[in-house]
Amino acid sequence: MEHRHPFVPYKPERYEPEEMVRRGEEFHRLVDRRRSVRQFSPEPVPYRCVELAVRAANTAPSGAHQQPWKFVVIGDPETRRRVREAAEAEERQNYEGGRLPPEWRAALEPLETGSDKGYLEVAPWLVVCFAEKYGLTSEGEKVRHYYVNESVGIACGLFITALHVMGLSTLTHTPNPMAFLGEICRRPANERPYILFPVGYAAEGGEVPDLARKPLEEALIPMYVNLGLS
Ligand code: IYR
Repeated sequence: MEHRHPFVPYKPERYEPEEMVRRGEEFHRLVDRRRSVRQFSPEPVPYRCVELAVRAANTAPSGAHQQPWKFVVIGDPETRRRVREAAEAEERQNYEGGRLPPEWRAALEPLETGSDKGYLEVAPWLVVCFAEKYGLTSEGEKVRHYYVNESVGIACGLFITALHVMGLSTLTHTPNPMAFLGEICRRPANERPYILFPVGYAAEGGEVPDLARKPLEEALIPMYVNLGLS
């Protein structure tokens, strides 16, 4: 093969079992404190922090290493206002215009969401993640991308985790439909808006729904695993 990647040695850290568990527990405690936030403080957040979260996202594994993500960072109040207005216009059709199917509406009821998306103007940054449905060569030829959803989803998971590590909050917001984000961000046709993230400090005194994590017995099915119980 002509275009083979060169291979290089890779030696990840190794720890004693107790240390592995200690680190795993510590990481779980950290991520378990993350919550989706809809009430933000208007306090400014250094751009460097957003950049670092995107750097973390940019380490995600991806189909054929095509890295099919793009993160557009919006900071100016005028563009944030346009995003808010466009998102609210769509959501009004969902919530007040009867566009949300009853089943979906029922699933959302406990979260008390609605068409007011004021937080999109309060949070100092809006980060729009785009998924590259296909790539383009310098000659404009389409290049097939593989596992785009999985790859971009993993990148976004790293993004929200990196923000949380820095003490910042976000919301995985998916105003529906979100084609308006491609227009406002002036992205080409091969990029599909994937998630809109307001980023900032959680508002002081803000609240989140009192949700529980799915019990481990439901999330984890150890199949033929010797748990050492008998
Ligand atoms: N996009 C709408 C509705 C919505 C959908 C889901 I799934 C949520 O978890 C929360 C909201 C909105 O932003 O209100």
